[in-house]
Amino acid sequence: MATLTILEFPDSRLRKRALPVRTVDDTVRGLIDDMLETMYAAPGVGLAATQVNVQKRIVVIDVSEEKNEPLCLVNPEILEQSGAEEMEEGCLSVPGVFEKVSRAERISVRALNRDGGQFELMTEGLLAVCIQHEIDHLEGKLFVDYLSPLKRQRIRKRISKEQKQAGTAHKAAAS
Ligand code: K2U
Ligand code: ZN
Repeated sequence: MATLTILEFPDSRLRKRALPVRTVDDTVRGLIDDMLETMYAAPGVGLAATQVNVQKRIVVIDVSEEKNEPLCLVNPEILEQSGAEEMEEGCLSVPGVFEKVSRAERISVRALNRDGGQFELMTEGLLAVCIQHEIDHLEGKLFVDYLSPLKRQRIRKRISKEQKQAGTAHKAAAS
């Protein structure tokens, strides 16, 4: 297994739309395991393949307290949604930003598991929010897209400045 590099906003690769997985084979299962390792190490409660620069419709999630209930959704599709709920969100690809976003309160989702078997899930709360957040990633959408253009521009400027400074620090350390 390997810990993968997580892309950070405003990296344009985060805007690519992921493609459906044709066959859940050992290569896909290896990627799922690497994504889970990367998510737990971050730490986070969800991760989409787009965030590790893989344009496949694969999402891993674990919202359990003990971090021992991994959920994998391949080619996830939201079948039904109802209600509305506002929750403060963060994102491993947008470090240091936590903002309220309104999403559907209840969803039913269909996906393939890591063995290629199809399943359906009805859920609400944090898991429902996380699934919607991760499916957005597969569409090249980030939670900052729900904020005002001014807020998003300020976030972009701050993160780009931090990345530039970090890059300098990295070069200095290497010299
Ligand atoms: O997509 C991701 O970056 C993972 C998100 C999943 C999530 C987002 C919103 C609401 C629920 C789940 C992160 O795991 S959220 C937690 C977080 C955010 C930033 C840094 C560390 C942890
Ligand atoms: Zn995210």
